Amino acid sequence: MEPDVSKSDVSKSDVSKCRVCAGEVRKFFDFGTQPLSDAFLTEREADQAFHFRLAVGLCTACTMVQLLEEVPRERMFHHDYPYHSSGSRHMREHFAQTARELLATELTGPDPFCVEIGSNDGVMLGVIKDAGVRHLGVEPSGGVAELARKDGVRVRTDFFEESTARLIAAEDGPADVVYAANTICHIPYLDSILRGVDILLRPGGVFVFEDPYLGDIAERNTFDQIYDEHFYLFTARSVRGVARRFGFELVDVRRLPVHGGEVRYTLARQGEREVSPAVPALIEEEAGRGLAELETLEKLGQGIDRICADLVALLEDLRRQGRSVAGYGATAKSATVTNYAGIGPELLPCVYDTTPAKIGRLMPGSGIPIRAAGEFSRPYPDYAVLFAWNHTDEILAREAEFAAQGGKWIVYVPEVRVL
Ligand code: JHZ
Ligand code: SAH
Ligand code: ZN
Repeated sequence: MEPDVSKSDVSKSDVSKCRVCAGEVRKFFDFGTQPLSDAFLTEREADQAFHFRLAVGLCTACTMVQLLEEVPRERMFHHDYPYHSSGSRHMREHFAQTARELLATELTGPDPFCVEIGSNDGVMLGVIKDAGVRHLGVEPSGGVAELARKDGVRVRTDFFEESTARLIAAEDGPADVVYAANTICHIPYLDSILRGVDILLRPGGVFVFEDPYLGDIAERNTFDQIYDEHFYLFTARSVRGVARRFGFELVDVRRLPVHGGEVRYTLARQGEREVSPAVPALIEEEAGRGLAELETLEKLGQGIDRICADLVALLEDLRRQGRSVAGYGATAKSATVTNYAGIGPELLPCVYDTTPAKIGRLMPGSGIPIRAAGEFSRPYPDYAVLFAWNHTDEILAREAEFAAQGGKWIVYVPEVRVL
């Protein structure tokens, strides 16, 4: 008989059970106790913060990289979920381009239907709607779903899973495309997702999704992509593995230059589409880089510790010199950096951000106050830590005056550097 292991014992362990194949997940890095990355509390709420143990491991059976502990979905995705996809011009352009491509290649039949999982504020579906194409977003976070509806996008406020797919299929009929960006890696229960997609897709339809790519994370040590919401860090090999378990095949992959490097995966039912040569090519490249080996992934840990130590040393040095420093971009990613490195208001007195739902609140865990980006110039700090490093071009252009007046940007991936 299996021993009855209580949850707290499991959470201290260095192994867990794979959410895909029930194999053994071996830990390769542990950030310890962390707050939720997108919980921007007010000063009065700060003592109610929810914490969990952030540790990441590799399944020794199916190679899926995943967190060892799962945060209940309703704690992360709820009415006040603060992330607005439309907050970046670069991302608006990316999703408009994505929509145009789907319209030109997959939504070409007589009355096509497109479903998006995690449609957020409608940044992608808005373009599908403007083309007059039938669509539905499935979005559990009520606030952002409401923003999309105001733009005329059809949204169901719900978590996508098998039962949701059944309801949509019954009400709207089969979908030509199920699309998701930065959402599938947030969902531990891929079994229910893939069964749902199977129920919903018309014969010959495709499931297209894009998420941060472990290959890019390992290459530039963008360790701050690891936080509560990013339950999985995918590779082409691990995605092909989970696809096959549910009767799908990975038929195409494309690397994308967004959020520090992602891959767009295209899944079709087995035997329905030809597999692009890009798929075996990427899987071979991953094997050459050892991305499914614990040893390779364990090496990232040294880089994480070095980056955090260097960043703290730089901030301490600047404080000694009497230089003013602020953060830029109250990203979900930055929660991992500030809390693991131990950076609080004494080293970084405030962070600037454009998001209304974050302004006036505190950075999770570290308690650093967030101010409106419009106040960045009043007066400019001497240095600014660019937490939204994935939007470097956009932010450096928007804040060109900061550098023009002698301000210096600090980045920390792949290493700590003053630009
Ligand atoms: P950004 C979130 O991650 C969470 P985050 C989530 N888990 C995920 O995967 C990605 O999004 C998709 C601000 N900003 O995009 C806005 C400025 O202030 O790096 C945002 O708060 N000025 C779903 O939070 C933050 O920076 C600007 O000019 O790590 C950027 O967040 C721009 C462009 C952004 O995602
Ligand atoms: N696609 C957008 C939004 C990413 S944020 C973009 O790329 O910018 C992730 C979104 O997924 C959030 O809006 C969250 O509410 C949603 N989400 C989380 N779990 C989900 C689930 N099970 N089904 C549908 N959406 C989900
Ligand atoms: Zn596994």
